[in-house]
Amino acid sequence: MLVDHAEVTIRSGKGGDGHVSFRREKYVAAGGPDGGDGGRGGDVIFVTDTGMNTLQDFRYKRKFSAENGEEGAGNRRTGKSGRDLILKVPEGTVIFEATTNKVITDMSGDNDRFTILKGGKGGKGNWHFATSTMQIPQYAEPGGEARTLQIILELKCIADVGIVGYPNVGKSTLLSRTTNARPKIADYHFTTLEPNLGVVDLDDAAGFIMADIPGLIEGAAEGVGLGHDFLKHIERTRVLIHVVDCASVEGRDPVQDIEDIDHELVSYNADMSKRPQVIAANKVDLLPKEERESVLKRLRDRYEKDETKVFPVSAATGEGVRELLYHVSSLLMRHRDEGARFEQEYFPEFEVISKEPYTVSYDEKENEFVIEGPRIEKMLGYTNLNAEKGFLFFQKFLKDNGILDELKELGIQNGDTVRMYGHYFDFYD
Ligand SMILES: Nc1nc2c(ncn2[C@@H]2O[C@H](COP(=O)(O)OP(=O)(O)OP(=O)(O)O)[C@@H](O)[C@H]2O)c(=O)[nH]1
Ligand SMILES: [Mg+2]
Repeated sequence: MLVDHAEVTIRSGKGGDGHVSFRREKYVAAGGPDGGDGGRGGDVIFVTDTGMNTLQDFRYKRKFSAENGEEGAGNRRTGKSGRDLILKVPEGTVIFEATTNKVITDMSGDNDRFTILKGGKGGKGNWHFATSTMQIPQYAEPGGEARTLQIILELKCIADVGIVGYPNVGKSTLLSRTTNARPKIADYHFTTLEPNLGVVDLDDAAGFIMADIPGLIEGAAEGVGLGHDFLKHIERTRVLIHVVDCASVEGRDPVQDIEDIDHELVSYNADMSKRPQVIAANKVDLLPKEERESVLKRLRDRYEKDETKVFPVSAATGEGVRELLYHVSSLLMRHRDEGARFEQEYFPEFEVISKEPYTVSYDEKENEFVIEGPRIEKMLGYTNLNAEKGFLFFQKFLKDNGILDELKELGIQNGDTVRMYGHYFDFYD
């Protein structure tokens, strides 16, 4: 069985506590404070491992913890840091926060290492707290908290091209004809039970990775048939090849088939309708010339527009397949930067920040609106306001946290100045 889904709990290490102790030396009556700092807690880090292709490792073990930092010791000795926990996943794994289902990270492309939870900081030992008035500090800082997160791992193939269509139309035959993959092929429905991946090599054009998934049927998006569990594997593809049986071996109408399957794709993920699609009118070897022309004409009249093209092919004999592949390769070049990545929507670090307090007020003397407090200060530490992306991100943060609304309640007008920790900006709604 292909294990492509797992739900697990991860926990970072707690920071070690700072230590309280005092120097003891011969002939020195009362030594100064010398309690060392706690060690930092371990991080939880995901890395991709090209040797893996399932999430099997997460099937039985469900809880993963990094090590805690150790407490500091006398003589200003720092406690040992907790070891980071490194979890290996196959490339193409997307990690979601379990309750919101928001994307935390997509382990693909150059994102081959991602720190998902930071360990707690080590607490400062008591020697840091000695001042002229407080020479015997009995206090040391506790270590930073460990953090726990419930996550879902989902493996989404990294194929460039996805092959979709009803059962038995010849999807696997096409994959085996064009790639190094050797999927099972047979004359019955649901021969393919798990996605197959293959590499297309072209002499004088860019090659690509192609995935064949189990056949789709009506209701697939709602979980009917087998296809639903595998739609995720074609979500990140940039081009879809829609295979139809234009010889209607099973009595269905290929023109209607395309509409039905497209409907399923869009119900599953609306973005799928934006994928460029190529129609492979398969099994033409079974049709006499006139019938062939008439089916092709109907398909073309209905679907050929913009980038969508219909290719008469026979996956069995290889006829027409070359033209199809070169067209797909050129589409891929044109859509190089699309569809391959899932953007981060959930930021574990910000979840902590968003529990911190803040205040919004009006400074009459300066005629400025002031936002301050740890939430704002820490957020500024994470954001580069000089970059456009950072600035937009910060704006969204202000909005999502209700801070913009609070400014408005205080009567802010367009053009008024907002101040936060030395940053000034003009308010525009
Ligand atoms: N004559 C002819 N038969 C074909 C062609 N392509 C596929 N077939 C036959 O159609 C049947 C189904 O082919 P598969 O490739 O297994 O179809 P599939 O779409 O992968 O089917 P599922 O995995 O069940 O969804 C097999 O018997 C193939 O030999 C073709 O171009 N011409
Ligand atoms: Mg198949």
